[in-house]
Amino acid sequence: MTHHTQGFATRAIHNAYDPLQNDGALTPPLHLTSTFAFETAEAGGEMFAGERVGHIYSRISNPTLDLLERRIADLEGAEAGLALSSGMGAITATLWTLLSPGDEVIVDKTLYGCTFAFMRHGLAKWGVTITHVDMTDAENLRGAISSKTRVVYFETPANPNMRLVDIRAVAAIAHEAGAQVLVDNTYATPYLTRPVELGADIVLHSATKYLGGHGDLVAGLVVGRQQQIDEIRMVGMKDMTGAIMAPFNAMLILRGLKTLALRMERHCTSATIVADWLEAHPEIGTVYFPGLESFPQHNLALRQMTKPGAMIAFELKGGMQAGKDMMNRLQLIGRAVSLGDAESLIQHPASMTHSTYTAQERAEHGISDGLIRLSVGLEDVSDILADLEQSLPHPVQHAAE
Ligand code: 7XF
Repeated sequence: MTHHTQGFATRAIHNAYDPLQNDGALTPPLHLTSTFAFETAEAGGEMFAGERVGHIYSRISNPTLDLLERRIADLEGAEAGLALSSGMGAITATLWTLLSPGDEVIVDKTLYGCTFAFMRHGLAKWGVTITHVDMTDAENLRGAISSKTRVVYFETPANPNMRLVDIRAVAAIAHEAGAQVLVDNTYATPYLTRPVELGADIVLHSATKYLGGHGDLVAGLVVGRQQQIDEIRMVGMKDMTGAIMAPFNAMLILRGLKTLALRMERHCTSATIVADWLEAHPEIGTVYFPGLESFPQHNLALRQMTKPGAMIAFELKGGMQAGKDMMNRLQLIGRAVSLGDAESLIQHPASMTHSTYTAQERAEHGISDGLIRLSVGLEDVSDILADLEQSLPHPVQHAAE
């Protein structure tokens, strides 16, 4: 066969697994084992010394996790991957590994609430300085970066207000100063954006979301260069956090990945329809969605994302109470945090996912109290629209009729 690079969907289904090497089993085996037998005492010792390849104990590695790690690394265009117990496990294990007291981390203004709390309160407690910079303009980073900056960290699109960061531009400035670039790619997934190809050093995921895709697990993934992933595995994961992924969850994520391309297509198509509908509705104020022409970074979205994603943030003209009233009237769309599930989900960041920020911090970081976040699911889009319609007060002219 001539050399041919397989597409994303094919690799998400087949990469790194050969049924014929596994008793013909079409589905990869689930290795429910905490430990692994050594052929000899010497062989075990050699594995501990790093002189022999093999599995030792499932807090270090496991064959089911190994397959998932290879698959996500391949889809992200990275050398190696690491599977962890949660997105927060991935973030903490990675940063504990890379940082020492006295180091500085520069982060974007907007981060998921618990990531913000870990940086602001967790890392700061251990002598790491956290500086927030508005990275929607990459040039702001140039003024803030110094020789103490070890890591530049951001989400794009950012949770919850959808701000985008130009990965290529930020990576160029960070690398010039000798800092590493870490990107949380949870919202976009590698189907929409591949940060490593744009210059990022490490990519992190809450696999709880689109990668798993079915709302039935909590998990995290990290990809990057082999040597760095090995270090995160042996230091941040094995010794500092113990945040290993359960093999059963790895199997569920491998199943989820098989339909990632299909699901993302549908998520993005429906979200585009929903965002247009919301923007046209008289009760809705601003809609934040990278696919809208009115989105301030729409051009960057076109450049950096293959599709606009399926997360939408918006404000009601009636403010926070109007938003909560709307949420309470919804019948199909679930009032729940998390995202990327088959079910459409809606939540209020200020009182839920971003309640780890103080009110003043939310104001400083661009998370308005009236913001509502919608994860557009895989239901028929007509049903999603019908639920939104019945949840919003009717336009004034209707009431007068
Ligand atoms: O530890 P987790 O698997 O829940 O992942 C943490 C995490 C990391 N990065 C981003 C961009 C995330 O959105 C998350 C989790 N976010 C959920 C949400 O925003 O709804 C958590 C529910 S409180």
